[in-house]
Amino acid sequence: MLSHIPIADIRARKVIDSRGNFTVEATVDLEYSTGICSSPSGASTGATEMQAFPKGGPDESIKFFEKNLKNKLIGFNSLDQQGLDTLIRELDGSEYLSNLGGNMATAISVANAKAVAQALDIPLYRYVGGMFSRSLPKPMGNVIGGGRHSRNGTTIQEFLVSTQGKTFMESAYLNTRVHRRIGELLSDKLKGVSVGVGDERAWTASIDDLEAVEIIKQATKELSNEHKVKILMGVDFAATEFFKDGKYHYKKEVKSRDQQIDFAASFTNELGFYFNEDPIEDTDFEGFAEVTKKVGKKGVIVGDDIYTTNPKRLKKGIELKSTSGILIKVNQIGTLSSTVETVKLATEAGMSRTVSHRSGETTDDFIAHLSVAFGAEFIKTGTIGGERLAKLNELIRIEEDFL
Ligand code: 2PG
Ligand code: MG
Repeated sequence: MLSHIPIADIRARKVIDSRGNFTVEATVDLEYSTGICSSPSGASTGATEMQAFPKGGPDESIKFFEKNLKNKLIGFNSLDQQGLDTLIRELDGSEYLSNLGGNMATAISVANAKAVAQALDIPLYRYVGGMFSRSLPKPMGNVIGGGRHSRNGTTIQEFLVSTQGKTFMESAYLNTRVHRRIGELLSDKLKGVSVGVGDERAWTASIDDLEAVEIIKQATKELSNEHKVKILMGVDFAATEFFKDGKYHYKKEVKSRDQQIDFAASFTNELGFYFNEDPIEDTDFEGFAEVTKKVGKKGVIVGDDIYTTNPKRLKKGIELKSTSGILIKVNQIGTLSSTVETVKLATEAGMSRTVSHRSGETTDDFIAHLSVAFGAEFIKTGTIGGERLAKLNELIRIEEDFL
């Protein structure tokens, strides 16, 4: 029986991400297979997520790996993913992986799983998800953006769409049509004033949030009628980013906590946004719960910065009924095993799961596989752009296994 495949070698290197910053990549060699993984980076990072890099950045991360991990990981049984992930944490020795960096931990952890999947001759989604992984997520793509992902954009970080097509390919393709139509509508509205694109290739322009709502409503309505398909709308407030001195600061007004709770709930209840992420700053679990209660079954309230894919924080959110959904990002928590622990908790609690990209991405497609393995309702990974399409196109390939 196959129960031991030792790690033959691990190499770490710097690569460049979609924002033009360095990130890290790891290669794990087994006897007859290889896994490579590069980690993305966020701009709106949650206060409780793992530190992506040690103080000295990616170079320091690689140095720490060479000195303290490499020789101890070589020879380790690659089939023992949990043991490997525990060892990575132990060798780092800090709570937030601030010596090795969460990005290097993620790269090694996922590269190992990829190498094993290849050795077993099965796709990564099947290795991680098992024999019952049979459902594909729907793509949730950013079409108008602001916040930390652009300059002079909306206060709300992301306005998203998710076409509910018959196939993944149809949904992903129609999301790009909505994105294109929104570009046209924005150009018409701004008459010559330039429209840009943000970090995730969403349009960005100096309009306010409610103007963005009107444009996205019009574009989804048009495309939905034309193609006779349902198109859901979503938002990621990333509310912590504009929360200062106890208040929420929009371009033209400042909202109190209660006003923000009502405003956020109205996005789903009155404006029809099904997906509603981080509507409240990330320490206010009770505030989240109020929004979740007001929205009920009309939409899904998704926790990103509030949980940072951390099982401890999620437990608190489940107890307080803070959200009905969770965003999953491996490098927030650092290893595949911890991610799976969080996903299990969320699944048992009946929460909707969304596997997500980061604003600074690489062309790695591992989140496409994880979205299938975790039975996610959505994969949030943009609509266009090479680093986003790497994931969407991989799901188009995975879909062939299920048709
Ligand atoms: C988010 C993500 C991805 P970042 O807030 O959901 O869209 O952004 O990677 O900057 O944290
Ligand atoms: Mg978010």
